[in-house]
Amino acid sequence: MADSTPHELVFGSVQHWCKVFVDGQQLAEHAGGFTRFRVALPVGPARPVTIVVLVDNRDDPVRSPLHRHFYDWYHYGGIAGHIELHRLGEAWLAEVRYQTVAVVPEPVVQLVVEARATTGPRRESLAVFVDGARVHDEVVELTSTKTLVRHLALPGVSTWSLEDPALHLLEITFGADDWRGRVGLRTVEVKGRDLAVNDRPARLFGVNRHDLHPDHGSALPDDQRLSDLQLIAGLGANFVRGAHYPQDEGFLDLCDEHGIAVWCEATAWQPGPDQLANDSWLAAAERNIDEMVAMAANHPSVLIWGCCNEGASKDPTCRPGFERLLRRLRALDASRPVTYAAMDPFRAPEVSADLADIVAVNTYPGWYWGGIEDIAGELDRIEAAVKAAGLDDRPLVVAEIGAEAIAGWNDRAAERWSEEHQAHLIESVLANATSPGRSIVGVALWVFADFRVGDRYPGDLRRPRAHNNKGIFDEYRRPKLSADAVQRGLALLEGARKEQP
Ligand code: ADA
Repeated sequence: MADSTPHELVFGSVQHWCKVFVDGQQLAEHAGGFTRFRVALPVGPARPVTIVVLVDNRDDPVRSPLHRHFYDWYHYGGIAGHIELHRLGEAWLAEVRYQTVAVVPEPVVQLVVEARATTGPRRESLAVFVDGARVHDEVVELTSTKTLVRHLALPGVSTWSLEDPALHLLEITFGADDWRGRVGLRTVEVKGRDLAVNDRPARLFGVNRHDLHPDHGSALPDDQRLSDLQLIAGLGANFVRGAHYPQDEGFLDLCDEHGIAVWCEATAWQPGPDQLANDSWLAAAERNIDEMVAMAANHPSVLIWGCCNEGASKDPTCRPGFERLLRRLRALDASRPVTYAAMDPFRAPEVSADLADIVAVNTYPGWYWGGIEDIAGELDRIEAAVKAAGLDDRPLVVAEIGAEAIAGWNDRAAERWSEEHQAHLIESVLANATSPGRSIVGVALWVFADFRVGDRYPGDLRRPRAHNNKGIFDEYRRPKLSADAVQRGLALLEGARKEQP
């Protein structure tokens, strides 16, 4: 610490529970990996200090309720993200959020700026620039904290879309502080059964992705994330579901740049009544949602908020839990649709599905049950059930579908576990999910790359090599046969889309 103005430490991601000490004094305790959190430092005279971070990734339902050992991924431990030291000064920008309100006849954004000061009352000038051009200025009077909400029309500034992801530099100066970030101007909205981006129906096809790698755990280097993004874009995909926790912010940056839509999901895996009807679990899930939205809301690629993967959505005792978490998402950001992915969808009444803006289903025909020939029937069944439940007034997304293939296991008879079987299954999924008359507006295949699972995953015998092997690529990102199948399937779709008037 160089002086006696306020400072803070910003942790990008600590897996999963930690305590932060400065000169032996505990300043924070935090639970939950994958999201950013801030720790205010005491002010004092300039002198060296010792910062110690105690980190633990052991399973502990009380201390670390969102990272359980039975989840279907391995909980690597450690400090996985950047750590920054911020000198805040006497007046600073604590938070900046923007939201596109309209794109026609000209882009309009709502800017929410939280300004803070240590000593007040004071007057500071605030100015806003887009691509270097001043678009707003004013003088702000504040004593400690002030939240400003401003609507700015930005005529002539190009919009962001999946096809043409134009980004612009937004800069805000406030006294001696400044903030800059890249922004994309786009709206996203549920319009009947469509998900509309800039008022035009979007079709999302892509993959689920875990932010994991055998050499790096969850501390992937930027190059690895770029390479993942290039592989995903190279498939022809335009959609990533971040399974089952918020993806790293650097990855969101890449999705912004490449026009890849993101379903950004809060951390959870198959929460049952012990979680969804439990106040302390729900409070931890809310904190995780708060941190996710704070980290990801300024990314135009994030089109959908998700939570509670495969929660007990048929159990009426869990409905208030779903309601509470979806309400929290909407309260923090009303500009994006919210959803959760349902397990064994509609095998029994989905008592919480009406709470979500999008009906999202995980289903594994041809893998956990039946054969490839059952895929069409399963999609028919889901569509019929959605209609019967009166939920066909909103979009339908297949949030997971796929099959295991052991990389390098080839078989002319295309038996289960072979790359051939997986490739045939995926071909069939893409053909069936997009056939004429279907109401499905998005498919996220399970999964981009193989990943390690924990040794307490209950389905050990279904996880040879201690990996979930449903990757289109293996854990080192070497393609399986299904990579070609996805690429071919998505190229056909793209061709058909271009032929449409
Ligand atoms: C579920 C779950 C995934 C993964 C998948 C599988 O649908 O949401 O995390 O476990 O099944 O591979 O079986």
